Amino acid sequence: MVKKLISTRNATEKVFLIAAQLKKDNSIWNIKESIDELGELAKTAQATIVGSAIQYLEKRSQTYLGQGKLIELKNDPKFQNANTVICDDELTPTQQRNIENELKNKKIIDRTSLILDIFAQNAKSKEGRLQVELAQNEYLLPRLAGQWSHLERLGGGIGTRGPGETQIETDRRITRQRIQKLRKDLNKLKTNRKQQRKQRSNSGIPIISLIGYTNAGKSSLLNLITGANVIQKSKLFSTLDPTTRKLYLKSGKQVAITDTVGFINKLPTTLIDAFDATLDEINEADILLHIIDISNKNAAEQTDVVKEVLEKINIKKSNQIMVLNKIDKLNKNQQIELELKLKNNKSTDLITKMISVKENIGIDNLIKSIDDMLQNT
Ligand SMILES: Nc1nc2c(ncn2[C@@H]2O[C@H](COP(=O)(O)OP(=O)(O)OP(=O)(O)O)[C@@H](O)[C@H]2O)c(=O)[nH]1
Ligand SMILES: [Mg+2]
Repeated sequence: MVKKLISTRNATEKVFLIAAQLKKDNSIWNIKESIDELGELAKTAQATIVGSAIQYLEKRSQTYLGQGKLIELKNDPKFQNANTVICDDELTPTQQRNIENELKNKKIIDRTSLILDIFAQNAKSKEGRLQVELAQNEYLLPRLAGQWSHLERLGGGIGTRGPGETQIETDRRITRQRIQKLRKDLNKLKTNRKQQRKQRSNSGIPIISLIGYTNAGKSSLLNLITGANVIQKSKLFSTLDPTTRKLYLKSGKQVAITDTVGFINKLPTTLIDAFDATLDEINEADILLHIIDISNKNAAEQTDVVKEVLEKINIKKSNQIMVLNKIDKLNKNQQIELELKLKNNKSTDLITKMISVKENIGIDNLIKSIDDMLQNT
């Protein structure tokens, strides 16, 4: 039986978002864009946003934001109105403890636990649920330290007895055992997957994998070209489980197209590790279609994030097609500009196609380029 996944959100949550960035941080993301995305994540988790604050710091603070900023916030009526605070980074266990002590009457959540929560809400298959539970437990383990209220807040459901070191040791042991069991179960599923892939590759059917940032339109594209009915919506992380469908190309060749989990900036490493069976699917693909929402103001940053995650999971594929989706959202001038830019772009020799799934623009041309690429390999 699949264990019930931990969910820490509820519909009435009024959240205040906070983000800190080191002045010397050379991250490609602007702090304002990052906190906007945090807001999208919070909305996906059904929270209501009542305010936000950002701070540039000289050095990392043990309370995430600096003391002065926290005092300022405590006097802010919008902040007082919130029952939950979400931080735009993964907090260290120490930061988590300290900020909880500072803001005693508020629930403190970090970006990682918010993403884990959305994953928990959206995990449907047995494998997906095991993977999310593994990531949740990995995240929880170093945080099982001393603070009983913290445990309750995480809804660990691990024990209801009073505080004390012994209890924490017990919880750690139980969590470790659970992690081991989850890993074992997942390894079994991973072996099954490997066998399925082997059968597929023996049958000689090329595999096309759809990858990209969350909400780029991967599932929409799969649905359009194969008639699949994978959930597509403007929420983040709609898809967690891979779905594979057949497609016949004009040449008569049959291919298998796989839709899979999307990526995001600051994707928690616990999730990357836990989803390794899912991500393995990408490694087996003959062609990667990297779907990009070109209408998003952070399209360039999002593209870099996807490249970084691919590097992290050690995927080096030369057979890639960059697919710029949602061109219907660009005005004529922007479209012409984009076309010119692509024509003159010498920095990449990757094939790039402009499409709109919504308006069915450029789809035949994209499928033709898959056909051509397969002829040449
Ligand atoms: N305007 C416009 N919207 C699109 C287009 N393609 C997809 N969308 C919308 O973008 C949103 C996200 O689409 P999905 O297909 O769910 O995106 P995804 O990449 O599968 O997202 P995750 O599964 O969350 O990673 C949905 O609301 C789609 O209707 C397009 O060409 N134009
Ligand atoms: Mg999807």
